[in-house]
Amino acid sequence: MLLKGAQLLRCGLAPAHRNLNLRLTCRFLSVQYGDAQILTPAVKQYVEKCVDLCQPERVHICDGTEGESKLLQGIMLKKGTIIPLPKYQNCWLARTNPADVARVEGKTFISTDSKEQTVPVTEKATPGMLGNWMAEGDLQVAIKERFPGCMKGRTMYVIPFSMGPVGSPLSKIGIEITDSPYVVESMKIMTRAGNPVLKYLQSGDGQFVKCLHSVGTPKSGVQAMPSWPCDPERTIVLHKPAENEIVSYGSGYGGNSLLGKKCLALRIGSTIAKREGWLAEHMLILGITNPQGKKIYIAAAFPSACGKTNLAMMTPTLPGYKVECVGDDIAWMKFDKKGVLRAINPENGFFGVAPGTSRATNPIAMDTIFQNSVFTNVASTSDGGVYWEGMEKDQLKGVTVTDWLGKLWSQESGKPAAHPNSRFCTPASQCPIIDPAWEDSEGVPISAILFGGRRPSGVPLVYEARDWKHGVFIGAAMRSEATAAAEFKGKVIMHDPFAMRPFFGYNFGDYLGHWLSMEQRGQVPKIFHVNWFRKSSEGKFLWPGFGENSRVLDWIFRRVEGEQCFEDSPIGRLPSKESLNLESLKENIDLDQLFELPKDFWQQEVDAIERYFEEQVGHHLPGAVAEELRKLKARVADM
Ligand code: OXD
Ligand code: MN
Repeated sequence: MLLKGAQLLRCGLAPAHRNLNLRLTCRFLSVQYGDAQILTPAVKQYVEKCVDLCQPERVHICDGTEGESKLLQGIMLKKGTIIPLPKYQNCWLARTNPADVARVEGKTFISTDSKEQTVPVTEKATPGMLGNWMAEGDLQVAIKERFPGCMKGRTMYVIPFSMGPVGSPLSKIGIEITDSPYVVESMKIMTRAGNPVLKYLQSGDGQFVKCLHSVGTPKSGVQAMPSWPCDPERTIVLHKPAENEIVSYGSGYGGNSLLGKKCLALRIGSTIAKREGWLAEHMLILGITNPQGKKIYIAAAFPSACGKTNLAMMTPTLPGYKVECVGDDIAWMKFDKKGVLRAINPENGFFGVAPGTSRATNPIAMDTIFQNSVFTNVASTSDGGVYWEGMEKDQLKGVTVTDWLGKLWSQESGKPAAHPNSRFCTPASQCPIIDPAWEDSEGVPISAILFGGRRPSGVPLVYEARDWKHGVFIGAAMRSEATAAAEFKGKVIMHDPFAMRPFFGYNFGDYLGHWLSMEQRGQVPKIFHVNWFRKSSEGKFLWPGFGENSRVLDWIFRRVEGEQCFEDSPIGRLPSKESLNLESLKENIDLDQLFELPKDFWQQEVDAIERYFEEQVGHHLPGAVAEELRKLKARVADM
């Protein structure tokens, strides 16, 4: 263990406390691990401020090494936070407190001077669904009520991390302060973390996003599950875009605690992107090569748990096609000097939903995730492996299963063995089809953008936007069945514009304006809407999905190439007759049902979108988007 720079941290004085606005006592603290010498003065000042506020026992500056991982794994094993999975190489299972299993959208806030900077303020007195605003004063109170002394007796870890390849002009640096070794190990998978980032900070502009996280301590002082400390009753996730600052308390789970992901790469990221003229989106990125050897890149926005990872790692059934994965969740896209929209995946790993992943649905993921991975809330098997709903049942032969709650499980129990939002956290570099350009600091050129969701009725397999404005409208009008990734229950169809509803960092009306402005900045890609989830009147899926989605990508590819394989419809451009390649498809596809546009459905859809815009966006809705709605309404009336 390194023991450099002991007692290097000194108390930060008034300016360091400006943002948190708290009077705190001065403390000296020893750095027990890592090299405090390479912290820049600004990082040191931030760490000092957090030390004063949270009063940890010791400080550990993460270097990102394997030795450090071994040390932290040892600590977590001792505490029971993780158990080893000896069936695989260097894999671990964490079981969380059952009250800490998903993102907490209702407890996630953005703080700006005025409410309108964060969310549309409309005349309708409906609860806003496009984010939560908090006034600065309330944010200070929320911090004061939770953070002082919250790390007493614990180690404070300082994680320097880069979203995007270290040093890429498209990347951003963050410093996450946390009291959770699980968060450290997960951040080391999901981001580029450790000394190379600190070294880069010294040589670059020194800018970083401040990310403070504590699992917290309940008011009673008693942890219901000491192996997974948290404070579910007081969990809160706060963002201050003006200060590039994130503060998260009470949850150790996923997007609530791995602050590089949703908090930095999307919420703060979208505000930086707006300021700097680019896009931070909830999108996978894939490269697809056609039988002629031509390759394009596609970005696709689907709400959480709607198959982004499956599409990003698809094995095409259509002969001659190859798909390669750049990223499965987030895309940062910026026009280059030539006006080409280029994207990077700011992440370094996959934090994928485990249930439903199998050799049949995503063999590439199955070849990726069984080394150097942390599983959370999946079930375990007595031979040292994992299990979840949807995985091949032969995993269960001759073994007993322990469910995500740590109880012996049987198929007859009728209860899921794995939590529906259980996850694998795995290095992207292990993906056998990772794209050769996935770490290219310039990013990959994007030729098409897909929007989609789970739509059991009315919405066809694929359609194309007439132009950029129409495409922006399609993104704004996106709806999808709720999933387990957040706290919502039941199969309601929720509006989820751009799949960003939980992740907007600023007013959605301004976001739409920003998207519209892209047309003036460079060559905009074509936009499409896809729906793999349409069901027949008997409730059966009309489309086989998974690898067969390559047939849809083939049509999109040909449209990007300019082939006239479409016909107009009231909602956009549909594949013209026989242009969707169904060659050698084993199942019979009812194309009529798959592409049918029922007038009554679309009338209801238009009404729902109109109501949503009126109630949720109000006067913030850009005229161009309102105009697209008006045109759709007129076309649907004429159907
Ligand atoms: C995720 C999510 O974890 O969208 O990616 O919830
Ligand atoms: Mn996501």
